[in-house]
Amino acid sequence: MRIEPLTVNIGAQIHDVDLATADASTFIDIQSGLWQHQVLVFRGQSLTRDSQLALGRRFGELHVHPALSDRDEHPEELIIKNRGKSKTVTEVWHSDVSCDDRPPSISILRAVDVPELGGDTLWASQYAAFESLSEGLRNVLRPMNAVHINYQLTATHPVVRKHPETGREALYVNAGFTQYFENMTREESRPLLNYLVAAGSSSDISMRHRWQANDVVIWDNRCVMHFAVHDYGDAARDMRRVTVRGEVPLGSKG
Ligand SMILES: O=C(O)CCC(=O)C(=O)O
Repeated sequence: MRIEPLTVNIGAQIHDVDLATADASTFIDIQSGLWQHQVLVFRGQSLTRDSQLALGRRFGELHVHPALSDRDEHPEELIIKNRGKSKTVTEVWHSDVSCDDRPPSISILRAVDVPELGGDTLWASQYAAFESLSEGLRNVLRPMNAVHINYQLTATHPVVRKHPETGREALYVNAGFTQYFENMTREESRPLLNYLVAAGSSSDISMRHRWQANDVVIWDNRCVMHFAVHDYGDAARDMRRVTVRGEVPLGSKG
């Protein structure tokens, strides 16, 4: 397995790995690559629905998206198809289902059908975002919590999250789910939230992936946000996502 870093702060492309058949020691290398680079890109894979679910289970118990929990078959697979720009919910900087008490740790996204033009996805490092802030603001944020709401779920999480594998601190607020800071009003929260999401999506801490069919990207929601660009009109785009159930987020004191 060869790891080709994509930027200084985030992302690596992995070469010479078949995700459907990777052995135990390769899987350990994949995990440590993920902890280091936060987002891993695998081109030309042969994953099917079942082998993608099986890959997810190697990371841990699967998470079921709250909008799918009543689906009889394969509720752990989220199908993301182009239903038009006005209906897209992923063209916003977010960390998957952060409104859950135990939000997904790892997401695995497989491209089945991609538009000829556009449809890229962006990811931004929330380690680098936190490190870019002044020491004064980092100290203000460390004891704070924020409230995340969607899909009839509400969860309160630390604003600064300590990663259980790396021990690094990451900013953990996003534009998709975070509504306000605990013990503050929405109006009071909005300017600081906007500032943090802007700092957390700065282009110098981001990477962008141009999809081809059979690409697989694995990312760690505990330290990245992502954004799916809808710039492909009505063209077909069919993506399949499997997520792994995470832990209750730890604050920076751990
Ligand atoms: O469709 C994509 O590229 C990303 C989808 C997404 O944002 C998500 O799965 O949360």
